[in-house]
Amino acid sequence: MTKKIILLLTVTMLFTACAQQDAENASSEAPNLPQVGIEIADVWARPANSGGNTAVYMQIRNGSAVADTLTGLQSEVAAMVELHESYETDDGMMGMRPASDPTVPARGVKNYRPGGLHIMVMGLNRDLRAGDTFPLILDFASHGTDTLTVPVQVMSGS
Ligand SMILES: [Cu+2]
Repeated sequence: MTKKIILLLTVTMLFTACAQQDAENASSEAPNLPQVGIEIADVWARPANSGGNTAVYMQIRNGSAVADTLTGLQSEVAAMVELHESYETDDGMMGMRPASDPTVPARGVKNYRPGGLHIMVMGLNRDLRAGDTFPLILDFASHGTDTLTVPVQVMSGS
């Protein structure tokens, strides 16, 4: 009797885990794409001190039938802005390095999220506190230039 209940619980937990996985995949595979061109959503950055670095997160949505490429990044609050990716080192630590692929797929999205791809804003010339905003300029090969107003927050609201 006890064994049966434990087995049932295990099956239920497995099923729940799979269902959550499916829901996450569905939301990243069927995003709200713009009719045409690039749209940027869910933008935020972590708080940081002057002289330090912060990471900006967002979802870049491409509604066009052709891929686009992020060709430039800059901000008046930073000395340098780079695409980065987080990765696990051989000894199990988390590291980060410049990301090699700046493309946004045709009729698809590129996610910049904690623990994965992010936009590294380095050499800050002022403090960024929760509730502040700062400008970030993104140049795309086809779409052209977007200037974002990035809100600083401790955790993503979405
Ligand atoms: Cu980084």
